[in-house]
Amino acid sequence: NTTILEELLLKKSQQKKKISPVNYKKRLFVLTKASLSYYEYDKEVKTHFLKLTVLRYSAHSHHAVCLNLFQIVYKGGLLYVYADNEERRKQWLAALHKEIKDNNDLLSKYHRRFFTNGRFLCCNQTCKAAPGCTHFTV
Ligand code: 4IP
Repeated sequence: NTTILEELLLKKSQQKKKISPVNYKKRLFVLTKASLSYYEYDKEVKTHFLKLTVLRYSAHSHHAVCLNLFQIVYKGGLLYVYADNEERRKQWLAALHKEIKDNNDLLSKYHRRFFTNGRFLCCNQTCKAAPGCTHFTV
């Protein structure tokens, strides 16, 4: 399963629990044909700890919030990822879109603002899995 793209990127905590902190961690993101994963990566000891693997997901740019930001929507979660610059964001999105273009259950809508304090700032829906409010453009 060859690696298509691999890079240390900043991610926002997904806040899966009710009282989760909002923080940002550098994680090693790895895109392969079959999946997208991120690892905790320790440069010193060169070890990877798998944090998450998703097999089916949707990917959207999120520049309404920040130029370098993109989001990964998957069953049961929403992941915000910051690329180092807009160029890198474009490259990640292009690679992600290439891998998921044949998925027949891709979302056509997403949320263009953050889910914060129990609601989406764009549409005020209070469920994290609420259907998107904005049509997706590449
Ligand atoms: C953690 O904060 C990390 O940000 C986790 O990210 C994050 O997991 C946790 O969110 C959050 O509580 P601390 O390290 O300060 O405890 P990572 O897994 O990359 O280390 P997710 O997967 O949700 O981003 P919750 O949702 O597990 O609370």
